[in-house]
Amino acid sequence: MLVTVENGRATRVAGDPDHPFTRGFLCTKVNRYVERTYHVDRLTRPLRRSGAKGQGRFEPISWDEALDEVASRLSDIARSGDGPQAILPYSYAGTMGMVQGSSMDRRFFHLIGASKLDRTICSMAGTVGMRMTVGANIGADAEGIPESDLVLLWGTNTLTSNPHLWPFVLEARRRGTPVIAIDPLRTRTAQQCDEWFPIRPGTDAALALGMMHVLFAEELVDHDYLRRYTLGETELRARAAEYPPERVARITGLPAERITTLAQRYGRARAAFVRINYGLQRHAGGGMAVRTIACLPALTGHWRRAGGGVQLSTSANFEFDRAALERPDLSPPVRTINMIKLGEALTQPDAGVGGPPVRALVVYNSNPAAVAPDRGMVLRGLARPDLFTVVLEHFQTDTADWADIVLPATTQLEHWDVHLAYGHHYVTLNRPSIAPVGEAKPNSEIFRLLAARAGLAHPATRDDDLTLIRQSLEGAGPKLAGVTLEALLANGWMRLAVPRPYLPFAEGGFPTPSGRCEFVSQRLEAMGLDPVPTYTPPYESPERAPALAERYPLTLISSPAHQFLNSTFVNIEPLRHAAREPELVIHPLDAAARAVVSGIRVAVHNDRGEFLAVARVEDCVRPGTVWAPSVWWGKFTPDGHNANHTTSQRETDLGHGPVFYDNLVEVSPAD
Ligand SMILES: Nc1nc2c(c(=O)[nH]1)N[C@H]1C(S)=C(S)[C@@H](COP(=O)(O)OP(=O)(O)OC[C@H]3O[C@@H](n4cnc5c(=O)[nH]c(N)nc54)[C@H](O)[C@@H]3O)O[C@H]1N2
Ligand SMILES: Nc1nc2c(c(=O)[nH]1)N[C@H]1C(S)=C(S)[C@@H](COP(=O)(O)OP(=O)(O)OC[C@H]3O[C@@H](n4cnc5c(=O)[nH]c(N)nc54)[C@H](O)[C@@H]3O)O[C@H]1N2
Ligand SMILES: [Mo]
Repeated sequence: MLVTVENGRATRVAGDPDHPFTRGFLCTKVNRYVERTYHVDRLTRPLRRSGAKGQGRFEPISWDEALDEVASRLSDIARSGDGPQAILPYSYAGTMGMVQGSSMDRRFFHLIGASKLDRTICSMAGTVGMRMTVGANIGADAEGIPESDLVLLWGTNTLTSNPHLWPFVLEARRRGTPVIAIDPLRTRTAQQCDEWFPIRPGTDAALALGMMHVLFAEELVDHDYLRRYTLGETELRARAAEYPPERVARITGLPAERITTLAQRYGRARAAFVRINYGLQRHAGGGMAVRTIACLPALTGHWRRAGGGVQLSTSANFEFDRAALERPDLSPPVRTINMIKLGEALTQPDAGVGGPPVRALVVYNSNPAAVAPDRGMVLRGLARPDLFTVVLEHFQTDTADWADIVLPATTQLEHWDVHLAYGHHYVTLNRPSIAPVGEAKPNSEIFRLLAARAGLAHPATRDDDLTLIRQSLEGAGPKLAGVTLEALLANGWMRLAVPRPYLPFAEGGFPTPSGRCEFVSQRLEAMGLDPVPTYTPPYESPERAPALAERYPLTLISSPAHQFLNSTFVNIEPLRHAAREPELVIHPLDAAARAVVSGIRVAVHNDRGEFLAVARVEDCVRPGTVWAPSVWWGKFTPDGHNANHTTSQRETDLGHGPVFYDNLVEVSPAD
């Protein structure tokens, strides 16, 4: 991102035209980053709560007062009978920078002895699915897509969530490559594709097994690749044999002929590119679904060629020295709390996992009062009068409303950082281009100051941000060879030390225990799971919960609105106005059965909670599925609720991830 600064003020942000992947453009939201940075609602001073909890009334205080109060309250809790594990840090994706996201903050909490947070809310199911199959969460290089002769956008809304991939897809298409979307919604991405497969949510593993059934049965496989580089072909053949297209049609809701044709096209392609993304894995069997799809290119040998293979992420290629940054060695043995169970952690005395109740919550880079599942329970927890809550933020979010102390944080324009990527292979240095707005401070600085006030004298609490960047690079893995702070200062961004084209598994080399693509996984077996790819129905489905499915027959997908980044940017007026209001997209058949017409207000509800939305009756969702573009802030909705009032705290099969889209609801006119 290039920032134009005039007289100390940022006036414009733009993509870097020289960047091989982002190619000179920014997404809809980040285009508004200057506006967001100088927004009148930007937090510029530390605040102390002056009204009742959750009322949102605060008074400005000095940094000295704020830091003293936070340090002394946390120290008191640490020294109390409950001990330091009563303190819980909570952070996620606000900034994904290594310095402002996972460095001094971790050192601070480790030294104080706080509980650890299992950061599962986004990607863990798929990440573990990839690890168990190809060995790490890495995959095909998107820059190869123009060489591809078949592109599957499988459970990803590319034009919204990953727009920088699109020019590569268009380049392939100009060469005649068909582009296919597999998604329960005809998203703006699916609309641009040549074909749309409206799959029933949570059934992708069955579709992939059905494709394998055809690939094996019709010998559309690369025997040489299978023999040299895979483990468990016999077992996988047997499993795939259980999934003939007719059976898969009943599971997925797709016609058997279309499943067969898709498999044949995949098998006959020279190099099919499968872009899966994280939306796909937010279901009970999400980890297995990713694992199963990740097996496909090993059947056909597409990994051998540029443009072939699967990509969920590229992130594991960024081998930063995380231990040097986070210093886990500084932590005593403590419990770990899963972030998707925040509701339970705050409302159950032993935090649902044993040990002391959570008495202090320190939130940064996250807005759990909007994004965490089972929002009703999360809000009941945040409302506890005895909970001491600190929020480091840019804005007065739903979460900040419940804080005792709010601390103003800097934005990307105001601080140093170094970034990995999860869809390409370039490291980025983030330089501050303007001075902090108001009295805002970087997260790293806030935790350095808190450490000093709390009397944590360890030298690791004194490293400055450039030192932190150096530490993340010095002991880094071979793919970061040549990436130094000096080189980054000179170049801004740098490609990882991977070849071009980057074909990670052209000749095997899978970083699994066997060195092969593991169709059979002993590690999964040891975890008590099926060692071979398999289909697990959603928790909330007629197969697994028939009574529930009768009361709540519709699956709610609450994937991001085009204008929002999870809950970030919801308060930026032009973006919010473009998103209009909380909406529910419902198929004409489902709407008619409920006397719902476009424009009326509906209640979307289940046993966990409800939220209001305006109905939009359209056939861009498959019957039985409804869509609520998300993630709204409660304070901008008519009822103060959002879609996460209905989502559950259950975990995926692998990685303890969330099941946001494994969620049955009913919809009724709200009068
Ligand atoms: N504009 C914008 N961009 C973003 C984000 C954002 O909030 N806004 N978030 C960023 C983050 S943190 C992430 S993790 C990524 C997420 O990026 P994606 O994974 O692309 O995100 P989602 O929009 O959650 O899901 C994508 C699609 O999966 C579909 N889907 C849901 N369930 C299923 C299923 O069972 N099977 C199949 N085949 N499809 C299914 C949804 O209908 C949706 O269209 O995007 C990043 N980019
Ligand atoms: N229903 C439903 N729920 C979802 C999702 C969904 O698709 N549907 N998506 C899920 C996914 S994929 C994810 S990744 C999570 C994301 O959930 P979060 O990690 O909570 O992400 P955001 O909602 O973007 O909120 C991030 C907050 O961090 C703040 N922030 C940004 N930069 C900084 C900084 O440098 N310092 C500080 N202190 N604060 C900063 C922003 O102002 C913003 O309020 O949400 C999940 N929740
Ligand atoms: Mo995410």
